[in-house]
Amino acid sequence: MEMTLRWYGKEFDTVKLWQINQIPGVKGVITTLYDKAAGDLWTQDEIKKLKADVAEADMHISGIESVNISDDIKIGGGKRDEHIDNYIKTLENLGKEDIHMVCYNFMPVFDWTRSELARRRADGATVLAYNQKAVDAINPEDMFASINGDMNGTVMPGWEPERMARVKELFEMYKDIDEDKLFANLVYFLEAIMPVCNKYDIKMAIHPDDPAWNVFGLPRIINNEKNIQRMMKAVDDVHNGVTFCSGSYGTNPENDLPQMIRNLKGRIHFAHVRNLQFNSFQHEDGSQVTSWTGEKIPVGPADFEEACHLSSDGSFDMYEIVKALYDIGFDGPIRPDHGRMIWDEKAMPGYGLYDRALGACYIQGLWEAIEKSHR
Ligand SMILES: [Mn+2]
Repeated sequence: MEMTLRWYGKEFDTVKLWQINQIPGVKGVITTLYDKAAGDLWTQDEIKKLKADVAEADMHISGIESVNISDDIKIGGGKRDEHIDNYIKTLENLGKEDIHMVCYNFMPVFDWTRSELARRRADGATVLAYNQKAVDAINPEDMFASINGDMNGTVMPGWEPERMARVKELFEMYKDIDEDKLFANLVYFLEAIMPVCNKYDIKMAIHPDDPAWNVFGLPRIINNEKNIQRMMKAVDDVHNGVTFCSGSYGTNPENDLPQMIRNLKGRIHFAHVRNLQFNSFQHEDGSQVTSWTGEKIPVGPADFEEACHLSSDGSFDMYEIVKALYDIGFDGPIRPDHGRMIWDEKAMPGYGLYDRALGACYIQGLWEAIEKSHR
């Protein structure tokens, strides 16, 4: 594995590359052209410039998160083929610049959903959190307004104000899109891009839906092992792979994360590693859920918050997650995922410097211990 950190680019990130460069073991960043709209073409010159920005700080680009997928591609709309054509040319330009991993997602309307961006924990740290009752009580058109005040003046991926101004229209666009249609559109997209991925050895890594169940009636297709296997079989090419995000698959406590990792051997091209703490959860019939770690979760509408990376701070066994990645010989980029907001930092929620740096060191510590215990 290669430890990396996500960085949104010079103009957008509160965290500077020189700071990332001082995190032990981190020399690679996962970045993007943050001001590109989904469907736009990325020119080779723009990618060169991004590379130069990163190289200036003695670092390199380990992958792109994300090249976003347009709504026309997701719904099979009128501009689908034009946007796919731009996507293919973008991949070609990335390949020419020696970039070989691209993360993307196929979620309708909202990239991810949280009901709070700054829930205060006992130690004063603030974290992103999800409460099903709060989500159910809100009109999706008001979702943005309800969390916008906690964004610390940043623009969060998937929650761009221009996009959120069109939420009503977006819901309208997706009204006839069920899981099967969305899946068929994903397959159409993947089949179209596989030739260029093969030519330039670009590994596509789909990010799971977050949370791992339908929200606001919108379909979810990348949320459990069965569905990922279905996607990989539909386009059976090593370049059609996944981002294993423990915090997203893990929103469903019955997703056995280490087992999923083992079953996805060879197709995990990127890993997001973080921990969650479940406060309550239940099956649809109201019965109790036992998580993959054996924890009996208190019964109630789903409520979880993003813990720090340490196993003891949340519901996941992080050692087992990292060990599974080690055991399958995972050699791609890995990054700590969302961090808590600590030490008075003001940054994009989930994407401050301090707690992600702690996470990067902790994950590397686990990895070193596992590696040495195998000698
Ligand atoms: Mn993730």
